[in-house]
Amino acid sequence: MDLHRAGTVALVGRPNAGKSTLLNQILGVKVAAVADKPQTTRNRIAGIHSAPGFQAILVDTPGLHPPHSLLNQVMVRTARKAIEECDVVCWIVDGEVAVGARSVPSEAEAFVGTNVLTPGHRLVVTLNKVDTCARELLLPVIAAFHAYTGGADVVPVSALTGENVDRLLSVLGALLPEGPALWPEDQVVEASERFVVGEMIREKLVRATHDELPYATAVEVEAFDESEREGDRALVRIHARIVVERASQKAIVIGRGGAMIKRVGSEARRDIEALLGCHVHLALFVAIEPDWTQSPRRLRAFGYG
Ligand SMILES: Nc1nc2c(ncn2[C@@H]2O[C@H](COP(=O)(O)OP(=O)(O)OP(=O)(O)O)[C@@H](O)[C@H]2O)c(=O)[nH]1
Ligand SMILES: [Mg+2]
Repeated sequence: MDLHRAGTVALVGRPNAGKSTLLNQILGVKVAAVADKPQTTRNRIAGIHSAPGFQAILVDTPGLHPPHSLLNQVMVRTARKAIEECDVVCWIVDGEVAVGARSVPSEAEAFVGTNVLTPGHRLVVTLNKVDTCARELLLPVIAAFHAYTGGADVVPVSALTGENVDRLLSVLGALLPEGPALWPEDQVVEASERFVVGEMIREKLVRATHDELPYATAVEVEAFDESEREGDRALVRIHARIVVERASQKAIVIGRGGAMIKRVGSEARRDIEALLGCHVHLALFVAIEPDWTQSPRRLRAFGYG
């Protein structure tokens, strides 16, 4: 009988490279927030992919970038810790950016390189967003990353369409250490449903608002009432608090006549109902907490770091 492999894969890379999109694509269900804005992911979130012969625990991480605020520093520390603790590092590179860059890797990408090229780690480079690039432009980029990493596999994929993701999974699976599955085969995520629910709400906010607001927002799920979850009219009641730093931001989140918060609530509810497989009653509130992004105590309370 073939041996079974199991272990952790850290999905790391620059902000906006497509790490969370790749995780959702592999799992076949949305568990990670995705937005066309850098620094969408703030926590470690792990998905579980069980396949014949191997089980990969895929750890999504915040984008690696030179940090400024305390929140940023905590996010970068989270990504570095995931790298230290994993069996395999999967470095996700935005192919669309890489084919247009003056050097390969670019300076910003080399910042990630210094974090992932650690001795003792198995490394795979994933060149993402190939649906946006011409094939002939990809080949020199693939060769350059292969050389830069001292011979790592470079796998071109599209996390969005799923193109070549199967090939990436078999490359990653073959690098995992030998061992039995660590989680039941039907379990998809290590995080609690409550945590994922908070992320779905934050994702809608990040997508719907502009500029500085996404960075000033956190979501706290205060109540998660499952007492009516059984039966044919199954329902979960959720209360969540959206935290911002200033009154002006609160006004943006609520929107004219409550339009923004209504839209965020109904979009988030759709994702949450798909995740939980039942009806959801979602109530959102907005609270102001000045400087929460600079407060170690509040950052910990929101689960960051
Ligand atoms: N065209 C295309 N777009 C993609 C692909 N993968 C991701 N994207 C888009 O890239 C943007 C960023 O995706 P995310 O998955 O949030 O990126 P991330 O690396 O998790 O970003 P952070 O959490 O901010 O570090 C989103 O708009 C995605 O839809 C892809 O394969 N093709
Ligand atoms: Mg992300």
